[in-house]
Amino acid sequence: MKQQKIEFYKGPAGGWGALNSVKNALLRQDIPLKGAKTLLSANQPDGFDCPGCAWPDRDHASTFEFCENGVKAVASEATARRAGPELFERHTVAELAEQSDFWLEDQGRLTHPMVYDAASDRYRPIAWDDAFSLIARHLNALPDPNQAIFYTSGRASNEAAFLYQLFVRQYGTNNFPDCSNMCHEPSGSGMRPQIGVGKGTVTLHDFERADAIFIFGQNPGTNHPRMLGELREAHKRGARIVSFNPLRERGLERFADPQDKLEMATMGSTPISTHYFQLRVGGDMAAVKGMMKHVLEREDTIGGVLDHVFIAQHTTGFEAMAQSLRAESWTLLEEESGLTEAQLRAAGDVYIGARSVIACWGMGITQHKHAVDTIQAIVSLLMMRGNIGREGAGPCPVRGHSNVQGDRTMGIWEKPPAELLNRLRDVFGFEPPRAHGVDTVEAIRLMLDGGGKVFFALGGNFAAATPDTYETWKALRRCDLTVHVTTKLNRSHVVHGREALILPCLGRTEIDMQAAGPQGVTVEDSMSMVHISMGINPPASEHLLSEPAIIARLAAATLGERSRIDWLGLVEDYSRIRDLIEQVFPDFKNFNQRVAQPGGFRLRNTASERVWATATGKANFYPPVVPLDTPSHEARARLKDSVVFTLLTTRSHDQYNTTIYGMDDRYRGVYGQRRVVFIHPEDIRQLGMKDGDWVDIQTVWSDGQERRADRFKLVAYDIPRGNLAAYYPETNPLVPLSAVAEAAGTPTSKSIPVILEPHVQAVAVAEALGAAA
Ligand SMILES: Nc1nc2c(c(=O)[nH]1)N[C@H]1C(S)=C(S)[C@@H](COP(=O)(O)OP(=O)(O)OC[C@H]3O[C@@H](n4cnc5c(=O)[nH]c(N)nc54)[C@H](O)[C@@H]3O)O[C@H]1N2
Ligand SMILES: Nc1nc2c(c(=O)[nH]1)N[C@H]1C(S)=C(S)[C@@H](COP(=O)(O)OP(=O)(O)OC[C@H]3O[C@@H](n4cnc5c(=O)[nH]c(N)nc54)[C@H](O)[C@@H]3O)O[C@H]1N2
Ligand SMILES: [Mo]
Repeated sequence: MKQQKIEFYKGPAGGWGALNSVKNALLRQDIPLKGAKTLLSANQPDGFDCPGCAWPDRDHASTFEFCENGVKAVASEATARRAGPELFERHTVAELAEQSDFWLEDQGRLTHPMVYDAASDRYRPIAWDDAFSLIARHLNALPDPNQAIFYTSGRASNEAAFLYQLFVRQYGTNNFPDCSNMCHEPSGSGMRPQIGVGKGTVTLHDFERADAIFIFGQNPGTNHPRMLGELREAHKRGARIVSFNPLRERGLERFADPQDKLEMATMGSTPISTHYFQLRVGGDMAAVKGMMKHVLEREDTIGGVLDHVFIAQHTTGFEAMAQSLRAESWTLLEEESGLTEAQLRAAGDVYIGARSVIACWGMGITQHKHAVDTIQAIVSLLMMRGNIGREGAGPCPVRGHSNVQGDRTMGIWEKPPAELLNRLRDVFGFEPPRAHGVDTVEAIRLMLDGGGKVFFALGGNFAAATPDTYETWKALRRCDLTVHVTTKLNRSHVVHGREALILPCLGRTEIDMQAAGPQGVTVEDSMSMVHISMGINPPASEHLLSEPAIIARLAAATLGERSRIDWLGLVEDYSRIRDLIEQVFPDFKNFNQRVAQPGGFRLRNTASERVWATATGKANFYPPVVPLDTPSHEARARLKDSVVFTLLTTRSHDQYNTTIYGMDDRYRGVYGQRRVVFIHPEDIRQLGMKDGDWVDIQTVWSDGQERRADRFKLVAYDIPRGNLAAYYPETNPLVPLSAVAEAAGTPTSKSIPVILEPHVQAVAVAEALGAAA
């Protein structure tokens, strides 16, 4: 086993550490270094879209952009390892379930469709046709199509997503929970009523022109490494970069570009943030309101600060918002944000001093009870100086999965707009269901209540990514049938329904051969750029099908004569699917021609043209309300005698969501382990413990149910007092199903009220380990 250690990381993000880590990632997956050809094809015009993240590529047409975590994502798919039928012959499902998430994925790519055999508690190979008939039989036996649930993870291509929603709606339900429900849902829910679009308005062109970039609750050094390239350039030309984060994330501090020969040779690096505000977890609304208050006060004293023309022509609600800002006390803002009035005013001054401002945000904003309000406050802050719909300015929610934004565009949405359903009816001649379906948390409840019978997942790892882990497992186990279209073995396959299928599919990196030849698929990045992705590697196994082929064959098997759509014909040539997409979505006019251009094309974004598709026909200011009713506030009021912490759950540098690549978190100085909890040294002292002690974490919730995650090592860390940080998915058992963002339903994975207790059993273990070290 690799040595466990905690060692403060002094270097920049990127640099030689990143190159070294890439070499190790390739070795781990048994990819010969000549396999690096695969890596050089990521994000190239004739290559595949990197399955890493949704950050757009600079000039999709030219240079290769080095990205450590992109390499890890590609290597994990292009691995030489195989999880074939022998693996399932060797192990019962009960045995597989004993293994860690890391071990399961580490078995490699799945090679054959498999069906669960209860008698032997094993997965056995099954023919594709038999698998489709089995699913069709289940689906057609349900008295109500709303008893079936169709999950999507954000890697599915536009073509796969479009066919999927079409099939499922013709089958008869809008039950489309997706990973977005756990991710940027509040960004859409906040921005749609406010500015008329649920997506960011900026492009990379704007990043080149912004005078200030505000980054709230996002860790690009790990999760969007290519964004560091933009930030570095921005810093070099003198733009201000202002980070709000309870943790001092290395990638927000310094970066060495592995493609910069000088920087690499001299061990040099570029600073990233010019200002770093280490606010309290959940303190963003107070911080943003403080900046807004300062902006307004400056307008009152020196004048010329607000964009009066923009406010008058384009907005509503300014006066009500201004009143709320004037009435707010600095004491409350300081208390709730954890920042001083002077800091908030300084941040406000950076905002005022910049002609054009971009505001980015990630999971540190969306996974809170008041996420929607906070996002609206960030957008209101931008609107005060007209920082939207002009060059160098605008909101920029930074999406996660590489096509999560495209999947929503294609209609993977449990609350479809009537307009979409009308188009489906007109184009395909069937009446789609109108009732809203279930989101991710509602889907778990539906299964728990026995109302969800068939669970089908297009990618992802539902059993590990979702909150309240053991409740979710109970829910999945109550199903008659669970089906996973997937590339690798994961937790969701071993926590299964009475009957279960694993359907292995092609990954992005692989050649997708259909009747008309090799096919490309399309994806939409975080900045609404749509482009094509072509695999270049031979498939991991000859038995794999593409996602579109799986959906088409399932649709044909399930709907039979009921559907007039030529499902099998569509997947012979994916340009036929794109022709249908164009018929349903006017923004995709001439889809096939436009996407054939190198770099693809940008979808229309009305807010970026200052056209407001809102109920008022304007962009709306809302009065920001600093939340005092979060579960942490309530828990602290209730448990006066214990120390209640607010726990945030986050990603390490060596993971992709539930896929664990390795046990290190280099930039946070953690090696060889994941069960750690970051805590302020004073808080450790107050608990009467010491750095390195083992603790159990327990959620403070009012439903009487015990939620705990045991045996985590305390790591003294630069984090505000009263806050804790630990990795997901290990901490998901702590997130109650009922802890969701208002008006978005997103699990509040960044703010869970918890208490810590010494882990009694582990004391002995810790001492033994200590003695050994
Ligand atoms: N390598 C890699 N890349 C990825 C992923 C991955 O797992 N690995 N996941 C992909 C996906 S699906 C997504 S959604 C994105 C996620 O990318 P991010 O949005 O960066 O997600 P996290 O790492 O969960 O947390 C983000 C940051 O929020 C901070 N934070 C926590 N609570 C608060 C708060 O209350 N306020 C503020 N201001 N900050 C807070 C944390 O300290 C952390 O730095 O990345 C995508 N890219
Ligand atoms: N506590 C806590 N919970 C969280 C979060 C958090 O920050 N904290 N973050 C949330 C967020 S932002 C998200 S997006 C979700 C992620 O939730 P999901 O999207 O469901 O999870 P992933 O871990 O990304 O899914 C990984 C699996 O996808 C499969 N896969 C990989 N590539 C492909 C492919 O090309 N096709 C198919 N069909 N399958 C493929 C592999 O089998 C792999 O095991 O988790 C959420 N859960
Ligand atoms: Mo995400």
